[in-house]
Amino acid sequence: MPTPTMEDYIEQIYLLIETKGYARVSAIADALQVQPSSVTKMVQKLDKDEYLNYEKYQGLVLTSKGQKMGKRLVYRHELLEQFLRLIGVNEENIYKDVEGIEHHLSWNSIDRIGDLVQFLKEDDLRLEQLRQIQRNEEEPE
Ligand SMILES: [Mn+2]
Repeated sequence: MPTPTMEDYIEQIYLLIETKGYARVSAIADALQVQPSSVTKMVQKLDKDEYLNYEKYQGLVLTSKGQKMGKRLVYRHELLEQFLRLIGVNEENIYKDVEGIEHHLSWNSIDRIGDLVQFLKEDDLRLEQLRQIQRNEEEPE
């Protein structure tokens, strides 16, 4: 199993390749706000663990194992963002909160949250009822 840090790298590399077609060490460093030397080190570890193939000066490509993992990690991040947004979490908290929790949930919990997101989206009345509870809980003026 990849560590949380490895997950962050695989997630970002997958996103960069998806949006730009490639993932340079400098772009990964920018995205994760770390030093390029740390990226090089981690990329070598991910290469050793067969998540990607890295050739100095030639860039890197995800293996099928890395692609599969990247796809799951991006799905997980997007699902959790969607979940927090649906339950009414303030927009300014969403990204940071997802970054805080995403590595610490089992895939079992992720799947059940996926069910709940589906449940809430299937019928507008369900979301409306949730909003009603939230309005009732608000402090009176
Ligand atoms: Mn993330």
